[in-house]
Amino acid sequence: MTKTCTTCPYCGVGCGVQATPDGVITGDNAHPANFGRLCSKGSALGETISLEGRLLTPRIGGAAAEWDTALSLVASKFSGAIAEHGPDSVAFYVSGQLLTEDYYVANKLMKGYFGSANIDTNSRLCMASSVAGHKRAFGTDTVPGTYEDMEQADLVVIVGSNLAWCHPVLYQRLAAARAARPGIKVVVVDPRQTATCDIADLHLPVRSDGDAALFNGLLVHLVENGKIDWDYTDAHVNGFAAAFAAARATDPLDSGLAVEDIAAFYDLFGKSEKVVTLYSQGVNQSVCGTDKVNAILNCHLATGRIGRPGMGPFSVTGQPNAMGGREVGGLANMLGWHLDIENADHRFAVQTAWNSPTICTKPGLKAVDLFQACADGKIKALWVMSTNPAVSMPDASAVSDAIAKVPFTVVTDVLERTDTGDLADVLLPAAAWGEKSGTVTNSERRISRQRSFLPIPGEARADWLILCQVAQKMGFDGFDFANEAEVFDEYARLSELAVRFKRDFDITGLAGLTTAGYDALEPVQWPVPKGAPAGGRFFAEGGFYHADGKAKMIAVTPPERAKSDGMILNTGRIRDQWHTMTRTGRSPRLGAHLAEPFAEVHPEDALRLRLRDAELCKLDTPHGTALLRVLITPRAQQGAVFVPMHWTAQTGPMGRVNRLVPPVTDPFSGQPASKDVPVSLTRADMAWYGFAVSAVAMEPTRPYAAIARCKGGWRAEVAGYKMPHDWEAEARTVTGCEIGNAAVVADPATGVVRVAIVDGAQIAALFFAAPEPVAVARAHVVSLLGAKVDALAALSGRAGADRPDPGPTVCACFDVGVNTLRGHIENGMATVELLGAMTCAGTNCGSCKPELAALIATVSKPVAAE
Ligand SMILES: Nc1nc2c(c(=O)[nH]1)N[C@H]1C(S)=C(S)[C@@H](COP(=O)(O)OP(=O)(O)OC[C@H]3O[C@@H](n4cnc5c(=O)[nH]c(N)nc54)[C@H](O)[C@@H]3O)O[C@H]1N2
Ligand SMILES: Nc1nc2c(c(=O)[nH]1)N[C@H]1C(S)=C(S)[C@@H](COP(=O)(O)OP(=O)(O)OC[C@H]3O[C@@H](n4cnc5c(=O)[nH]c(N)nc54)[C@H](O)[C@@H]3O)O[C@H]1N2
Ligand code: SF4
Ligand SMILES: [Mo]
Repeated sequence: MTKTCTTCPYCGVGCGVQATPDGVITGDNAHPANFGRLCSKGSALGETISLEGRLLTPRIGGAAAEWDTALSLVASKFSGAIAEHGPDSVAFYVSGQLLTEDYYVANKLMKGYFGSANIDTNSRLCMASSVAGHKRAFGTDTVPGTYEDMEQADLVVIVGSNLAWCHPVLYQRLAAARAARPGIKVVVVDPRQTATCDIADLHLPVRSDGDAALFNGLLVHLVENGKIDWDYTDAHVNGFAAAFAAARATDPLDSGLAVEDIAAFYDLFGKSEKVVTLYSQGVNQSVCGTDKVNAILNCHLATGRIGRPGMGPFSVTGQPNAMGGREVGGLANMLGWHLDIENADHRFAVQTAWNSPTICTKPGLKAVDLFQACADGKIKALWVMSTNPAVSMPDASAVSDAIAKVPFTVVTDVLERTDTGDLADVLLPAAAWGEKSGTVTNSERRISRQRSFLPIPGEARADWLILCQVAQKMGFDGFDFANEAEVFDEYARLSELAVRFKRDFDITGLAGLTTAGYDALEPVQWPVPKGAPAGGRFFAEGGFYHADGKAKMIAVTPPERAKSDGMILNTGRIRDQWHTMTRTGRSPRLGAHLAEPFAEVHPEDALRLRLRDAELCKLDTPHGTALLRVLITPRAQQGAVFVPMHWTAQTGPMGRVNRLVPPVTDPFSGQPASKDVPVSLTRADMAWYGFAVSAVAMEPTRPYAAIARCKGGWRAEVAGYKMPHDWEAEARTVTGCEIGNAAVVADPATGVVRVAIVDGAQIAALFFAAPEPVAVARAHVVSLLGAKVDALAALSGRAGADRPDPGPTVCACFDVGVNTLRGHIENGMATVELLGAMTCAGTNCGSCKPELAALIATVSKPVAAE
């Protein structure tokens, strides 16, 4: 079968994959981002491309509609709103998961034809503080370095990034480099002891937002220890004195770290010329995110450690095209090609190049303000593309209400049902990964092609095409692209504007590609000037983009912290799920790693708050409440509780953590502070807990329910406040299984109830309930779905010799469970390598290696007989 080279649709590492139409996905050995490696999510892509749940026709008010009718309706509603209330009465909310071509067309339409800049993107929740920090320091939004720098460095400082789970292939590259050259030191700055700490020489469990104090203190240390590169700063940097004065006024102990740890870090940083500081959402998603970025950049500028091999600050991007979105001007406060809305010459040049009727004259609404404007009735027509704000925005319930309130909302998505799609007036079906075609830019500025290897199903269409068709219905010229290659060509050609205005984003070397040339485009790092070599690093010799060509160090003053004895809610990601789980949630393998939302709590806090492992706890803020499984671990920071962001109204309504997060933002970037929320944490008084598997799709019907895919069907964790009387009825409601005969076994002594529903000879559903969290072997119970086993045997919930229970999945690539691994460790296979040899665990993406090491440490080795 033909193999198509394309790019993984998940994280900003931007791995090359090879795909066949039957869904076999392998790493692309030739791609410079991953050289063949893939992580668990990339490896499981084949499980996510089925048409189950896909939106295949346009819908108006829930009813299937013709494309022509839907497009005309969208066009007339947007035209009508603009005519009646002006261009700022409409808005687009888009996504770093759109391809560059989609993003470009959306921007062109909003900024050049509607004449408003009310287009913002989920990158506001993700990269905005890095963008603002880069612009303040460099005069442009540029990531100076490359992935290789991390491998060539002597010290890699990882700040607010769980690289092992969120950019697993980069983590693997770093781990491999460290194995080959053990001198590489790794420091992890994160309140939690994450899987990334597995390769850390030093873990700094900074308190929430303590980073600015830490890096300000570092600047002072660098000055006091003669580590400043005065030649570099004299020639290329402004603002040193002010930044240093502000740093000196800061107490590094405000970082919450121990004196010895701080000293060890400063010493390492001071003596390592080749240092890369890599950072992500623990830096960006904060009330002082932009300042934290600049506190980091200050240290690199002051030492001249930037733009040379093995050194520099490195903001890793989250989504596959987070970087591409910044290049096309996807944020409400910029124009494409790194040009500025505020600059009249830039605006005029862009309008002239587009030959467009108008151009926005001021920045538009940033995400949080945009949804506030929806709530205030100021937005009359809203179009959401490729993002799920009803789940991912802070104050998610208010955002859902705001979307519902907009008189006309369009949602373009690949799925029939999402929390946001459920609020739309019009649903438009988009072509999905594997079907669509275009380009993305990864964290190291590398532009790669996403190519289609599957036919577009039903009536779905590419996002750029839908936008062009609406534009044409609205009577606009400038949208008659024949294909995505033509869109890209216009974009690449007009990057001549970047050259004209001396900006960095030059891809004129990619202008004039034929459709065949575009199809054959190899991954290429920008800048791609015409007639000169592409790629490389920025700023080794200065050449910044402020008017005088110099960089600017920023005076950073960490915000005062209100003293509080309360808990802090920190939110983020888990290894095997992607955001709101619309794609990864379909993979049984990925669902087996962590199948429900949880709250990671430190043992001391658990003791104080009377929380018990595996019970439920309740989290409250003035904005909302959540019920979550308690996971007690010393890896958590005392006083902080970590909750993943992935669960939705469909998969775990009480686990939607953004209902709790207030819409508080960074003053420079407008990025929400999703990682530092005062919260109250208490024990939830549940009367009963249950676990169920079913061959049919389950709905979350109980006060607590978390639903995941599993082999042969669905699995659910449930709990209730009141003990049910009729357990068969309860089991049928929870499992959604209306057929077959039910066998109910109740043990009055323990209160444990077991229900098996058998259809013909096959197990159709199983349900276990108890006053305490149910102790059944979940992986074993899942394996019984659809099996021809005796109902009573199934109800034991324990594995027999013929069906060993593998336990919860540790390695998602090869589906290896914890019990299987434990068995091997007990037999003496007590290294990560031996476990890999025995079970393959950890040998593909390696994302589970930290968990393998932890397991080995906890399982005692047998003592050899004398
Ligand atoms: N598996 C998986 N991978 C993903 C994604 C996914 O959904 N799933 N999403 C992608 C996207 S869009 C993004 S943006 C990236 C995000 O990638 P990351 O930023 O690595 O992920 P997060 O888990 O959001 O947050 C990282 C860490 O910041 C820490 N942190 C919290 N507060 C602070 C603080 O004040 N200071 C410091 N130093 N650290 C703090 C948290 O404890 C957490 O471990 O991941 C990408 N990759
Ligand atoms: N509390 C908290 N909240 C957070 C974060 C956090 O760390 N903590 N992180 C934030 C960050 S960094 C990010 S990036 C956001 C992510 O949050 P979202 O962007 O809301 O999450 P996704 O689930 O990726 O949403 C993508 C949507 O696009 C659809 N889709 C997939 N492919 C296509 C396509 O080709 N075309 C179209 N039109 N649709 C498609 C998917 O089905 C899905 O509904 O969440 C943010 N929210
Ligand atoms: S690291 Fe994993 S999720 Fe990220 S691009 Fe590579 S394969 Fe995809
Ligand atoms: Mo993100």
